[in-house]
Amino acid sequence: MAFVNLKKKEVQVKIVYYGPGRGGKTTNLEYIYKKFNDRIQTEMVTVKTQGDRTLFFDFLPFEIGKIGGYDVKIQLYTVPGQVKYNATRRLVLRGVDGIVFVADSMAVRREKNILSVKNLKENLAGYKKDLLDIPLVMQYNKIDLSEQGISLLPIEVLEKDLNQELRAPSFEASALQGTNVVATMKKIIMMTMTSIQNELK
Ligand SMILES: Nc1nc2c(ncn2[C@@H]2O[C@H](COP(=O)(O)OP(=O)(O)OP(=O)(O)O)[C@@H](O)[C@H]2O)c(=O)[nH]1
Ligand SMILES: [Mg+2]
Repeated sequence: MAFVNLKKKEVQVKIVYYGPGRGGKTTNLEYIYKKFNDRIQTEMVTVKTQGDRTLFFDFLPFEIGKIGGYDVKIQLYTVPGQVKYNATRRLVLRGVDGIVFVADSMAVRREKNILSVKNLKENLAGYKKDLLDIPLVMQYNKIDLSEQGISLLPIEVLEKDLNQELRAPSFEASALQGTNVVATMKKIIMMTMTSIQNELK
C-alpha cells in the first residue's frame, strides 16, 4: 500500500524497475531524467560500481501534480540486476506499488530473463505478495540492436517465456534511444494510481 499522508494530503508511489543485469533499467531512468529535467527538482541518485553496473539502486523522485486533491509524488527505483546482489533487490522491493520488468531482448539473454522473473516472484513471496496482484508492465528492451544484426528474441517467445501467466501490458523498447520509455512509465503510473485508488475506496 502506498504511503499516504492525510495531513499533508500527499501520496507517495513507489515504482521499481526490475530485471536481469545489464538489461537497461538504469538507462530507462537516465532517459526519463534527461527528458523531464525541467520538471524534476531533485537530482537522480545513482550508485555505480566500476563500469556501469548498479551497486545499490538508482532513485528518481518527481511530482506529477494533484489527483483527487492529493499531491502525488512518484519515486522510481532500479534494483541491481547482478545475481549476487539479491539482498539489495529484496530491500528495494519493500513497499513496492508497481513494477516495470525490463527484459533484455537479446537472444543470448533468454535464460537470464526467465531466472529474473522467477527471482522477482521469490522475493515478493518474502513479503507475502504475489506478482499477479501488483501492477506490472513488461518492457522488452534493446530492440534497436536488430539494426546491427544482433539476434533478438521474437516477441512471441518473450511473451511466452515471461508473460504467459502474468498477462501484463508489454512494450518493445529501446531505453538507449528512448523508444517507448515514456510510454512504459506512463502505463505503470496509471495502473498503479488506479490500484491505489481502488484500495482507498
Ligand atoms: N543498444 C542498446 N543498449 C542498451 C539499451 N538499454 C541499455 N543498453 C546498454 O546496456 C548496458 C547496461 O544498461 P544499464 O541500464 O546499466 O543496465 P541495468 O539493467 O541497470 O544493469 P544492472 O545495473 O547491472 O542491473 C549499457 O551499456 C547500456 O548503454 C538499449 O535499449 N539498446
Ligand atoms: Mg543499473
